[in-house]
Amino acid sequence: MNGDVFGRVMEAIKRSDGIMIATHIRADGDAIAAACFFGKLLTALGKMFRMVLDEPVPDLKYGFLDGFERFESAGDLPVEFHPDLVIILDTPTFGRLGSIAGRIPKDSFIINIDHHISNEGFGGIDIVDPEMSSTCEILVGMVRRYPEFMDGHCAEILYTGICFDTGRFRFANTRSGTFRAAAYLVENGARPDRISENLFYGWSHLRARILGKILSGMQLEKNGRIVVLKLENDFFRENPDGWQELEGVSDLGVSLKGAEVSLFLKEIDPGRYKVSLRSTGKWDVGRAASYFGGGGHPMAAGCELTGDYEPTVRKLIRAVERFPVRVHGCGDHPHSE
Ligand SMILES: [Mn+2]
Repeated sequence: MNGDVFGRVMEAIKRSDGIMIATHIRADGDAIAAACFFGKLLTALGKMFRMVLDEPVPDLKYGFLDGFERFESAGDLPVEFHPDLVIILDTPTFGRLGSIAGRIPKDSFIINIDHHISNEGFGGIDIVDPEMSSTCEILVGMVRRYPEFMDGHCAEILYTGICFDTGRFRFANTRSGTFRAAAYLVENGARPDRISENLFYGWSHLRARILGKILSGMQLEKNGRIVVLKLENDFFRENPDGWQELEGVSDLGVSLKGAEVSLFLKEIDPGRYKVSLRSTGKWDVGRAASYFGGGGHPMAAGCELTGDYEPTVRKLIRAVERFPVRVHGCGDHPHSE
């Protein structure tokens, strides 16, 4: 990281009178945790701030994080809220902010902290490091720089983001530095058992039932190398916040023996599919998703498509097969398969 970039972040915060903390639509564990980290920091500094999400209801499974109750939806912000500083976390493009984007004043200063390779560098300060597993792993660097802000809650928050984005230290983005960051957080009071339980277990009955339905409907293509999972629109009609129950489902596809790619098609509106793509490393699903205007990483990506189901699946499979991973071509370690 160039120079004292966290020092510049701290200077910008100290100069500011009103701050917005923002993150991407359908905020996940890393996004929520990174926002909570800044919530704690700004509280400690006595700053006026608001923590903003696109969605009206945040995912309550992150309710154990200190400061979670400070989240509010962009739709509920008072009209007079006019931040001079906006801290945007885990968000590669402005478009991914959803309805929050419209609440960011044109003349505000932006701090952009992210680990997505596709980050567009839209900040006055950009801290973008695709080598990092998660935005929270980047923020461990900040709390090492300012250890006076470290405590048990802070450690728990940052461990949550790392644990979430690495799938419990399982994905290829888990490097030795990730474990060093995690060890530092455990030394400072993060409890791996409690955090894993909150993030990955304690399933709702709805989740258990829907997982059963999705898996029993699974479709195997290309001799099982591509696993297609599907969830029809009636689920979303009956459970408007049901997408929160679907976290991790796309990873199940690539858990199958012989699977190289999983495609999870969620019919969010009739004939409109939000697709999650996962790869074991042979195919670059990030590039396949970009082909349809989406994005992500080589191993995990998302996009949206409209059309009839079967032709949509064919289109997706053709796109995946256009982007084999060149040997050592995606920053993956050669032994990561
Ligand atoms: Mn992330």
